[in-house]
Amino acid sequence: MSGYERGRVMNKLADLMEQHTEELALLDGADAGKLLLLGKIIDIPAAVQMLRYYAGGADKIHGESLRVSGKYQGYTLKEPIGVVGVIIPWNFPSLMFFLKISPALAAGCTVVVKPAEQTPLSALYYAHLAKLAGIPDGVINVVPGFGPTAGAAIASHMDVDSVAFTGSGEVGRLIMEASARSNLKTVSLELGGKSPLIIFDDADIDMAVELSRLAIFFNKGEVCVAGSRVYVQEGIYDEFVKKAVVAAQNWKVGDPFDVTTNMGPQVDKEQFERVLRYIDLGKSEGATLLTGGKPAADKGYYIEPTIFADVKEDMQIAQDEIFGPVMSLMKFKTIDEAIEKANCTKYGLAAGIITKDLNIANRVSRSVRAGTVWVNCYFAFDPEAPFGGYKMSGFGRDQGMMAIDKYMQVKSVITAVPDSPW
Ligand code: TXE
Repeated sequence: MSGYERGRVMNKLADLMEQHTEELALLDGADAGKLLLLGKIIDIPAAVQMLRYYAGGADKIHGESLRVSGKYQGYTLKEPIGVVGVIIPWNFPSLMFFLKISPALAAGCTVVVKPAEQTPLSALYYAHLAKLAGIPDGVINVVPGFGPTAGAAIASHMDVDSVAFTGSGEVGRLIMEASARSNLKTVSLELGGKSPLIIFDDADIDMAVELSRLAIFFNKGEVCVAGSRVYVQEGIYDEFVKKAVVAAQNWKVGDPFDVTTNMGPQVDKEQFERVLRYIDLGKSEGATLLTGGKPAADKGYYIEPTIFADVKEDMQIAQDEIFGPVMSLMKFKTIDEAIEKANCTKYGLAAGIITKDLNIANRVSRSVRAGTVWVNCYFAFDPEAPFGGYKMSGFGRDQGMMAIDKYMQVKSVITAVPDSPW
């Protein structure tokens, strides 16, 4: 298909998604315990926006003409890499699906998507809508299944040319190994984080409390960029702590289909137990539990919004991705100390800075080793802003036009020009 035709059918799929927003949000809510309301106003519209962004890019992919010395001329051809395997997690089933497949389709590739075993429903619905949109059979393939079987089959397949993965670090390593042992397919990995949110003395405290609550409790903390380490400068620390505790206690946990709920249940028993284990670990490591810390209901996988204070950098709750509603609070004195502490995990996915001082904001933005830095905001996503990790948060970037290049080969074509006048 031409780029124009690809863009047209991608936009057609986006139109159908808009018509089925309610059902799609319901499927992700039922599968993952996500808030129905946010599915309707955030997850599905953001997935649509992603698809439309890359639909617009599909007919704007060009090579370059090359200045080649001697009697030659050259140009580059960008060609689709081929079959792209997509392995995604369960925390944002719709958004992850389109984050990966949209640039691959724009590039002219076909995709084989393995949704997470916890959340296969919306992916199957997208395959159905793709057919209605006129996307040819075989272009978007959805293979639900478990990681060690369906996922591993994609990662080690000789006819898959590239794999795009979001998930845990352990599985990221397995995927690289599988690539190395099979056909050396290209790999891009987004592997989570332990993102710092740094709040300086001059911050508007109420705004900082609100942003920090959102940064860790949104989507029950099941967010790769969750602001799980909150560093507060000493001048405002005490007041911040008091207000943050009240804010956490007012964050309503309950039925994800009730529009007044702020936070639903963790995705499954395994994650629920994992988060509770980390809460126990925090207590035994000597952190101070300020609020929360237990299941929020007699049944279901609900956990209270939890805040630990007096957390030290060497505690496991300050180093590991808990992937649940657990905030670790730390105090700092100087900007240098904040930068050093912010950088002291193996991850580097995102960071937040709250200050009115432009010099502080700029200095910290340049010093923090993270793929995304938010200043006086958090979770400000846009298809245009490249997204991915430093350090063990992975490599490769989703979003932005540069993501299309992950799914393309570049071919140099050099032609002899024997009669060249120069
Ligand atoms: O992840 P897995 P899990 C982190 C988060 C979470 C932890 C465990 O800390 O608590 O990982 O979550 C597929 N070959 N993140 O166990 O196992 C699997 O089927 C190929 C961060 O759910 O990595 C699913 O589709 N694929 C994260 C996907 O990998 C395999 C989001 C992710 O599952 C496989 C999710 C294998 N051998 C978890 N084994 C983020 N970066 O946002 C599993 N899979």
